[in-house]
Amino acid sequence: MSNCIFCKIVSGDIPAEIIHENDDLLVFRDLNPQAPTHALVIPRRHIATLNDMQAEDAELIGKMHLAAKAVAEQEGIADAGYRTVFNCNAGAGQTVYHIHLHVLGGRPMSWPPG
Ligand code: IU
Repeated sequence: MSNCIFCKIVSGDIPAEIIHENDDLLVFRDLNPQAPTHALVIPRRHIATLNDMQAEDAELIGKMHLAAKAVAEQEGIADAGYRTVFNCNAGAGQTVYHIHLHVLGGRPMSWPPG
């Protein structure tokens, strides 16, 4: 999608610190980190929100979580604990309408989130 900032990261038109990638997705460090490790797992294909995922995207959702796990291991936060979050739509705080799975870790996390 031409006006999507995350599509521009996928195409390489906007730089990002990519820490993991494969044919389906890439993972880059969040520009405004909320934890010592804060990365975003995004599909290469533009999908606006979690509400737009279809049954045929089930494998992609699984791969996004496997990428989160791989990044947690790479970052050394897998054993201590980390959080994965999809914000869906404005009420949940979604600001970029290309789905992304937040991976946060490296500090204690509280519950419930704000
Ligand atoms: P949200 O779930 O849509 O609120 O998360 C969007 C995230 O994307 C947020 O944490 C931003 O800091 C992050 N981000 C980024 O890393 N690079 C960008 O160019 C833009 C947003 I725009």
